[in-house]
Amino acid sequence: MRRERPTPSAPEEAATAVACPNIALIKYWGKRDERLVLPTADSLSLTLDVFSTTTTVGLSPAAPRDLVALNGTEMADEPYRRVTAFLELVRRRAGRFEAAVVDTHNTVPTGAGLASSASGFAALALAASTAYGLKLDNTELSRLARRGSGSASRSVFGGFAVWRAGQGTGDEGDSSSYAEAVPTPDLDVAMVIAVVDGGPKPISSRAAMRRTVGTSPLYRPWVESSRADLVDIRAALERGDLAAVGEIAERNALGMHATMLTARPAVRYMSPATLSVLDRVGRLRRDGILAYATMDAGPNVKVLCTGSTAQQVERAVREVTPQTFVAYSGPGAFLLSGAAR
Ligand code: 2P0
Repeated sequence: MRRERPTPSAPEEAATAVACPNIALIKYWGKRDERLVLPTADSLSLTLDVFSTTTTVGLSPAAPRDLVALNGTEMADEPYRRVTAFLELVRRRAGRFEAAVVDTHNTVPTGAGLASSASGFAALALAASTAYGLKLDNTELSRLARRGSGSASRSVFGGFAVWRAGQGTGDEGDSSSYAEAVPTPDLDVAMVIAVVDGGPKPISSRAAMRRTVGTSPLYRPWVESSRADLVDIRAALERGDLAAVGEIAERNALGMHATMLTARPAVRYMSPATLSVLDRVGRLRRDGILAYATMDAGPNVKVLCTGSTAQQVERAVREVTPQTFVAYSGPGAFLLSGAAR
């Protein structure tokens, strides 16, 4: 097959993008539309400056199918299908048909037990949309990344971001749900990541979320309180009150875990080691150090603290868990090469 020579106005044929993970302070837990990845409620997160994902997408008109490699290994099965379904979405939007070669590198340490779907789909959304010639603004990019993985919608932005649930279903719902940056005064914020167990999850977050929405009697009340938490945390961010931000984040995460524990059958990600870190964080607070915990779909704990006390908080957390990392506020998704947006 003859390949068309690109004209000066033709789309770029390859692009490389970088994105970082984000940690939710107001959690996304539950969808109202599985296919479009429309959440039940708004969520709010901090994008980190560690564990970035770098993804290159090149168009390969002669290839019979997409080729996807993660850290040098060819992807297969469900993870491969998720990426190709996402590429299909980009192709449909761009009116293009070429297969893609995708090369992704995650810098999250193997076995750290930290999810990479947020950074992964944010980087893929930016690299793929650029390679296929779509020029998306950050709102459109966030909507697109959302279709790969809900939390990826937030990694399009650096610092704090809020992902709006939007309203409705179908096209209306799709266009109304995206993330946007939350402007904050210069906050001296850091996160200490306590890896208590890097092993595989007992159940994927996607499946656990579905089960919780369908069976937990605490799910609806938590959604209601989460909506109130969002209002409160935005006000706390606006006035630069990090202690209030932490307090709201911690109660929101514990509430989310309460919905999982009351799902039928129960989903329990927290382990005894998780609780040891929570105890240590409580002791830090009693000693006058600003430290609040949040946990996602796994046993690891992220401790929100000030940048100036991050090393002290890390030392304390290390007393009860061997592997820790310190992260600060990180950048939104950006292009390393390819057409400028
Ligand atoms: C969050 N989590 O807000 C929440 C808190 C886990 C617990 O976003 O099904 O991998 O791909 O949209 O984004 C993990 O869920 O789920 C997540 P899908 P995703 O960060």
